[in-house]
Amino acid sequence: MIIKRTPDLKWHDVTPHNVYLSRRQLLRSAVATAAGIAFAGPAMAGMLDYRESPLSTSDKPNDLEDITHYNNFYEFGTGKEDPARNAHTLTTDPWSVEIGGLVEKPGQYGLEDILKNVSLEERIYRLRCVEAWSMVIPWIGFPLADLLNRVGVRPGAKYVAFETLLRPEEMPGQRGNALNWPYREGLRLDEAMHPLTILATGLYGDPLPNQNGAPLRLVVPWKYGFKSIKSIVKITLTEEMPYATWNQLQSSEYGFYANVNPEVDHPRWSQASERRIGAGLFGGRQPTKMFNGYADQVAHLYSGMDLRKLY
Ligand SMILES: Nc1nc2c(c(=O)[nH]1)N[C@H]1C(S)=C(S)[C@@H](COP(=O)(O)O)O[C@H]1N2
Ligand SMILES: [Mo]
Repeated sequence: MIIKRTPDLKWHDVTPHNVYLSRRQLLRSAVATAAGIAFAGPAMAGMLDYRESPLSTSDKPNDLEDITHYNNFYEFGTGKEDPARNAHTLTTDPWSVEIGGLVEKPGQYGLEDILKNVSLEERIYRLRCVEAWSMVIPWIGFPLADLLNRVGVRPGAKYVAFETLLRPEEMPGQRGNALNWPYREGLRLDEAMHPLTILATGLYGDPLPNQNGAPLRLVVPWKYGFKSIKSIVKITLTEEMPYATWNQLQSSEYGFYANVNPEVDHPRWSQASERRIGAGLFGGRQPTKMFNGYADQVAHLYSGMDLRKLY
């Protein structure tokens, strides 16, 4: 059970740092649970300062173990367990993001600079992979719109293009050609500016594990997971629809929009239902919702578009 706290008073605001750290370890241990300590919520434990968000789902988050050991991150291998095994080799500090194209203030932005003055929020979102499995992940991040507004979007910009780091020395998957590296994705500008669209820097209150896309990754909860590009080093505002890795690799199977839609099957499998990771071998299957359950917030973005088509 997650115990709701006042959003602006933090455990470590009222606790000396050393006590905080040792309590934090205690909280994470089975001892705390066995002793019946009532601080079981993820928001209590972690290094990052953040506020809870009304945009979070009340679905039960997956365990940290599932979230960090069942991943798609082809730069570290195509197996679900490869990223957990291999991603420790990635150097995430120093890190910078090149922001350019149709923006007022293009440049190479250090991660510290990007994170300065942002207010981090916890966003507990469903993640629906196009492969018909899903999870619930308590991300820590901030709206992509905040960053785009800071660098200033110039008139004429219609899309946002994203690129993952290209560094084959540290990313064994990039030494093969499973994908056309670097991994690239894109959003329409209104999708990028939507309040549900975040850049995540953490999960479960701590900085992002490498296998989840450290130090900065996109999360777009109403689209298939492949849109949520990891370990971003480049953001470009463009007039033309940008290159998107899976869409370009196999456009008959993966659209540019890639909105979760239970009524449009993948050519090789049904999208009507999904397997919730961690929910048990037999109990884990559940119906997939239109826009992954975010239709009330996002359906208006696509009025007039044929949702049955793979855009
Ligand atoms: N750079 C990069 N980003 C990526 C991927 C990838 O292979 N490389 N896989 C995508 C897919 S298919 C999914 S489902 C999600 C998985 O995110 P998670 O491992 O944090 O759950 O990351 C997406 N982002
Ligand atoms: Mo995915």
